[in-house]
Amino acid sequence: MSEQSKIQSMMQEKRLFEPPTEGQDKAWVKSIDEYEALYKQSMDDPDGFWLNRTKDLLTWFKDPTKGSTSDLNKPEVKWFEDGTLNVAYNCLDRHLTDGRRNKAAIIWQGEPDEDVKVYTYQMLHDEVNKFASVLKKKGVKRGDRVALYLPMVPELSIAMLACARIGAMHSIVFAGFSAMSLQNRIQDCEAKVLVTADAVLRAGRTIPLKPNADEALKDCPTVSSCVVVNRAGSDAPMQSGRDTWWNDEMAADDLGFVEPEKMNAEDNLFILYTSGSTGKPKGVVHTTGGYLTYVASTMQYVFDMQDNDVYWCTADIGWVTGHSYIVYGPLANGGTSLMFEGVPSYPAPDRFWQIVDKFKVNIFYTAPTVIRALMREGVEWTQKHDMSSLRVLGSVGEPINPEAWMWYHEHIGASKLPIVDTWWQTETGGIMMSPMPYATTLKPGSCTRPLPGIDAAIVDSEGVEVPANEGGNLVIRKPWPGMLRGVYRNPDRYKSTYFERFPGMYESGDGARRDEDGYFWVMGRLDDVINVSGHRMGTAEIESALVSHPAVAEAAVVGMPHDIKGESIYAYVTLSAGIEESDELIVELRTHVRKEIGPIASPEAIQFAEGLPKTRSGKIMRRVLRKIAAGVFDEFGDTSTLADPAVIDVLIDGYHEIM
Ligand code: 6R9
Repeated sequence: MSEQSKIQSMMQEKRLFEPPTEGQDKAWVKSIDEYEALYKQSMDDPDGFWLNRTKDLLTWFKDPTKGSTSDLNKPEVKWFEDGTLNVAYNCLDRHLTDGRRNKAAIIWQGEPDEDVKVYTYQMLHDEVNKFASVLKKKGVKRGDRVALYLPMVPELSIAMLACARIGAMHSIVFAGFSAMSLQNRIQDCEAKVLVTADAVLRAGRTIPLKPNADEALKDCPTVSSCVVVNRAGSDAPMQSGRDTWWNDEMAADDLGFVEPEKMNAEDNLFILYTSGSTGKPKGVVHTTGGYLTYVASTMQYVFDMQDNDVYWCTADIGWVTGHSYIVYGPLANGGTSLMFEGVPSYPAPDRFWQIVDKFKVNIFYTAPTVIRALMREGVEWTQKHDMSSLRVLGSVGEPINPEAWMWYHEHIGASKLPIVDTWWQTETGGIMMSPMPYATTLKPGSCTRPLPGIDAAIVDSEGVEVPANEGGNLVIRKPWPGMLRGVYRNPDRYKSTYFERFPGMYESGDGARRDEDGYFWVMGRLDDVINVSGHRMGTAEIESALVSHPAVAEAAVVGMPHDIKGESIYAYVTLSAGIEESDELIVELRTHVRKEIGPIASPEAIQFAEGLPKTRSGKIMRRVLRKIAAGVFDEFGDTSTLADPAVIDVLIDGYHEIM
């Protein structure tokens, strides 16, 4: 579908779905009037609103008296700055005395169906304390960084919370990233310790992970210890003096209770690298007080989490969704969070529904790309299982097209469950716009309205708000507690990426429109970021991986529409002089990108191009490349500044050859 027809199909979407009446009386937010009252209060008196909210949701060692002391022009963002707290204490310790001690905190379902572990709050608390002791023995101190490169195993959550307990920052690197990506991230944050695993179990295969860690550590002088989880029972090579097994460390008899560090609200909690439109991925920094307040708050508003619920977010903890809505949000609320190691399609395309049935999941949060892929497999798979425990469905990562929305609603939601389409970003820490499941009337494809505290707007290139139904830049005009506090050790990039173009506002990089009812429709990135299956990839990153191959002289990467992934990667490659085009070279270039960044960055299409459409000043005209990759050959716009307009026809011929 072309961009234009996608927008048109969304513009024509007029169906409305009312919130369920059953269960409304027990919900955290019971009606649209209640939402509106909360919203108004949060805009009239943000400090009062958030101070109340944080005192209701969290336990502070020292209560904050200040709300926000921020200035988005500078930019400087601070929340609750005179308060002290500990994130792990809030996620664990306090639940030992509030009646939840023996409640399941994490239900872990491994890829093999018989691999299940349940951690009560007491058990998780004990494991986290033990690993906190291990980290301390390894010399990790408050403020230090610990890199976590792990599959979806319980040790990942344990390690995160152990870091939070001792005031160290974790930097999680998705296990699908390559050794080079891991190395770059460790080098940037100068981690002292790396926690990894021997291997990853994925779709029935055992994929070694430790060799990637070893490769990465060849040039990471700051890392003195590497702790290895034995997931697959494989013989990972261990470097003596540096590498130890997780189980051996945890069996030591000098481990025990570790006093949670009293952190200032503005002390750092974690770094998470995410792709931008230029250069290497940036280390988005989140702090303790504001972030935890924000994820705990949105957990209630958006998912209506209640004490007896089993909640399942299918994301990987390597992405922000897993940080905020598998670990910190659910546990801060004393909830039960299901963590799944496997994939949706293995051993069969009903794996998710089988798990819903097995654990009687009540709240289910996944991505549109998953819905589209499972939709293809047919409804039979959904009918094999009892999914009547479900009560709220969620979506995240990219715009959900109305067809996928309807399928989700009908076949997973029995034509009655609310779908919360949640718009947010790594940088925002938590959900920014979303329906409230028992209050908001839904429109398929719209993330509806901003949550309390969020002043979202659509502005033109001058920063002026546009009229209803006109597209523009999605910005946030007031600080909120969960927003990023910086790009790790790069204040200039922090400022220029988010706060420079529209003074006094946070620039999201997304395009959106707001309809006549105040509902937002997010269209996707306006910058050079591609969203592949809900994962952000910078075009610049992939281009630099391609040109690092000796056969490549120049590369330009764009997103092309993809039925299941939303977007996929299309690369135009100009070869170095004397290099022959060949199918083998295409395979080699794909392998090269996988090695440099990871499998998710591997281009779906590679087109050899003798020349790229450049302006006379030498800039690549990407919009032309995007159109060609989308198979649209007549909407190029103004091409009069091109140095050689004939290039376009050659590229169109090339497109027909490969597609
Ligand atoms: C949470 C997460 C952020 C980008 C964001 C936008 C896209 C996420 C969306 C959505 C439309 C939604 N996005 N949720 N677009 N509707 N409900 O995904 O973070 O990985 O940083 O990606 O994803 O384009 O800017 P992150």
